Amino acid sequence: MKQQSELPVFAQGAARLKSALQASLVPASRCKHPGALLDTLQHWSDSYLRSDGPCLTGHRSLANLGYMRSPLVIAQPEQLTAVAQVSGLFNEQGIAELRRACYQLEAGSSTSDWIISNRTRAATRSSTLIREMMDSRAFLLAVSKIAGVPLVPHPFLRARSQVNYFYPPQAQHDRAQIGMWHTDGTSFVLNIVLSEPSEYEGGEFVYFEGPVERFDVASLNDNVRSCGVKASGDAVYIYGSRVFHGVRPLTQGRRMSLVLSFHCPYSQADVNKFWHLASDDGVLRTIRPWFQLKCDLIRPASEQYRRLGIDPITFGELVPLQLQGAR
Ligand SMILES: O=C(O)CCC(=O)C(=O)O
Ligand SMILES: [Fe+2]
Repeated sequence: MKQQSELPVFAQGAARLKSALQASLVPASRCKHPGALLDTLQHWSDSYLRSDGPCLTGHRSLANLGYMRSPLVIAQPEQLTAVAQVSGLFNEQGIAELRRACYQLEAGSSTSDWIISNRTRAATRSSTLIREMMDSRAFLLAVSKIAGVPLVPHPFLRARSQVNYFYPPQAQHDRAQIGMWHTDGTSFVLNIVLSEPSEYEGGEFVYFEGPVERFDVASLNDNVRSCGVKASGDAVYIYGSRVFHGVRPLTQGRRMSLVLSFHCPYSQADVNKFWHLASDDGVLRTIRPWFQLKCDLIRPASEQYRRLGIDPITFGELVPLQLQGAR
C-alpha cells in the first residue's frame, strides 16, 4: 500500500493552469548542451522490426477497464487496447540503434518539474532514425495492430515523441525523478523502455486498472498493476488519455524510455487540451501549433497518409495479434 501511494498526482484543474503559466517563463532553449549534435544520422530500416511480429502480454481493452462507451465513434471499447506489454517488436540491431539515438538526444534534454523530470521533447525533429521510424508504414502498421485502429504519427510535433531519462536522487536532498500519476494528452501511446532491467532498480511502469473517473490516489486499493519490462526494447502500449499511469522512483542506475504518440486519422477526435500542452511547453509556444493541430485533424485519412508518402492503413489489415495471458 505504501508503495502504491508514493507517486503524487500530476497537477489538475487550476494547478494545471498555473503550471502552464510557469512553463511559459522558461526559455525555449533551456537544454544542457544547446549546440550539441543530437542526431546519429542513422537511417531507419524496416528490417529493424522483427518479422515474426511482437507478442502482447497482459492485454486489456478499454472494455476490460470498465469503459462502457468508446471515446471514438469508429471503434468499440472492446476493440481498443487500453494497455498491453509488447515484446519482440524490434530486433537486436533495431534496439541497439534506438538506444544509441536516445543516448545522443540526452545532450538536448531539459528538466521539467512536472510529469517527468528529465526529457527531450520532439525527438522526431532531432533524430533521423526516430523520424523515419515514425513515418514508416511497416512500423505504423505494427503499432496500429497493437492499438486496434489504424494510426499516423500524432500531428502535434512536440507531443509526438519524447525521450525520458530517469536517475535516482544524486545528492541527499535531491528530489527523486518520477513519473507522477497522470493521463497523457494523447490517446495512442507507445512507451518503449530502452534500458536493460539490469541497468536500473525501481522505475516500474504502473497503471490504474479502472476508468479515470474512479481514480483516486488516496484509495487505490488493489487496482494498481505493474508492467514488468523484461528486456531493453520492450514497450508498454497504453490508451494514454484514459488510463492513469506513472513510473516509480529509481533507486539505482538509469532508465531511458522513448514515448511515441499516434493519432487515428479516421476520427477527428483528439483529446489534447490547450492547457495540457501548454503545461509542457508554455502558453506562447503552444498557440500557433495548437491552431495547426486543429487544421491537421480535419484532413481526410487518405490525405494524412498521402502526406506521409504511404498507402493508407485500413481496418482490414489489423488482424488480431498473438496475445498471451489475455484475461
Ligand atoms: O517513461 C515511461 O515509461 C513512461 C513515461 C510517461 O508516462 C510519459 O512520458 O508520459
Ligand atoms: Fe504518460
